[in-house]
Amino acid sequence: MIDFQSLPPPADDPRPLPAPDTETIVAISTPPGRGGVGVVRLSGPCAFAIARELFRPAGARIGGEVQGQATFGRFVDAGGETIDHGYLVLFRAPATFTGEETAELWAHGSPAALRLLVVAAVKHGALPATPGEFTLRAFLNGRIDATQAEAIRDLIDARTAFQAKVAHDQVRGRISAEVDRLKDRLAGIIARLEASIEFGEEAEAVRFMPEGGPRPEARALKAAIETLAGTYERGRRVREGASVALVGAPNVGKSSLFNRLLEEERAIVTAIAGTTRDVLEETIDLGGIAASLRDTAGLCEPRDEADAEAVRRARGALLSADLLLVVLDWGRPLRDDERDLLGEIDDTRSVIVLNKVDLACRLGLDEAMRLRRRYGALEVSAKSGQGIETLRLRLVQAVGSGAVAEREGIFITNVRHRDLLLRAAAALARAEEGALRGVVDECLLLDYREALDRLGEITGDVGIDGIYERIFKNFCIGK
Ligand SMILES: Nc1nc2c(ncn2[C@@H]2O[C@H](COP(=O)(O)OP(=O)(O)O)[C@@H](O)[C@H]2O)c(=O)[nH]1
Ligand SMILES: [Mg+2]
Repeated sequence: MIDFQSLPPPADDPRPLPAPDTETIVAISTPPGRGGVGVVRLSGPCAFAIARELFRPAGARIGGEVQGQATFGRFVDAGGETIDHGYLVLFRAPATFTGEETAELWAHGSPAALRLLVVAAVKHGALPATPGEFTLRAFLNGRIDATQAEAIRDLIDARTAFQAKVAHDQVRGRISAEVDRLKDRLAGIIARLEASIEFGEEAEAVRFMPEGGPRPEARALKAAIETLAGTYERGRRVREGASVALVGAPNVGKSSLFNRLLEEERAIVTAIAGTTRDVLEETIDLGGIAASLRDTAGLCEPRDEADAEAVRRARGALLSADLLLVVLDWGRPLRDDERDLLGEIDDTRSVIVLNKVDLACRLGLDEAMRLRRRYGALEVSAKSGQGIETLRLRLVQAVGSGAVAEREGIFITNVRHRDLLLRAAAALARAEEGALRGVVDECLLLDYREALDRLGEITGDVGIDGIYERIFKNFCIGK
């Protein structure tokens, strides 16, 4: 659980404190379905009052709950009927996730009982929350910035431990801190340029201007911004995962390898060519990157309509995948269409395996050697498991684009951040170009300010119009 109480409120935050007439919102905050525990969350000025209407403490006087501590009791509907029993926890503003008074009702995870609790809260004056509204309030109340709000969504959606770690780092403000450093450098350049415009070259601030004016610093800053934007490709894979398609001729063992890598008998395997027709898709964890592994039909001359569609889908998977796992058969010579396939593929995004090495080599040792040299082909056996761990490592390397070593480095995972960084860099490029053409400093300043605005938009301190559309509407209700 993230300790939001330890997040310091941003200093001199321009955003206003919640107005006392803000509505109090309510939602079920645990996932839909049955579970041991289910949580209903209330946030807003009347959260405590409404929660107390819904709660009868066991053995203690009403209103005797200690904030931040769980009090045991019964939950009742508007007519006083018991719905469930559990704990009431009160969190006093502003050190709460939303920055508002927050009450949590920890009941059993019965969808029916939790819905009754929400209905009862609404009867007492709460409004059902819209998706992401708790996080939106946290943002509006200055508890978190835009990157942190986005990272909360990523954390909730994370499918691998590494994805969760990266998202959590961002929730703790890792991207914001990096962007703030860039903003500070840019603000420094702007301040010195403004001083030199206003007071001339003798001004105090200008004396600290590096040799050659602000241009070299602006160039270095632009490079730093572009470098950060360039981490997106890898970040995107961490966040969204990568797709790996198994392709090859019929019967080479694609489905068997698919099952091996998944460690379950997911795909049907038979000795009959053309067993797989639909593209099967499952997620595997490749060094922290969630990879969707796709098993496809063998690429061959179709015998009927279903075959034709199967081959069409296999080709579609082949074209759209981030990485191809091309399977060849150690137990027979290469076919012509396999040679064609090898000629077609982009070997920077392909891993070639020679499957069935438990059998005698009929591929030809010379051919095997050539494939090893040319493509780094790996010898594996889906049947015995030989070579599978080496294959797994190769896949990890390939989807992480060899970046396993730089896992600790900072990288962005969000396309909104990348676009804003690129727009900031473009504004700096315009300034540089302008400077070369001898444009006056007053005009250069406009470009620098534009760059600063774009950086500010990343963390959400400027240009937050439409922020709900861009960031919060993809949340689930109760977050
Ligand atoms: N000996 C041996 N047979 C295998 C191996 N992998 C798959 N097979 C067999 O090859 C046949 C086709 O396998 P399958 O996975 O359905 O191939 P696909 O058509 O490429 O999906 C089946 O009879 C499998 O048991 C392997 O590594 N060694
Ligand atoms: Mg198959």
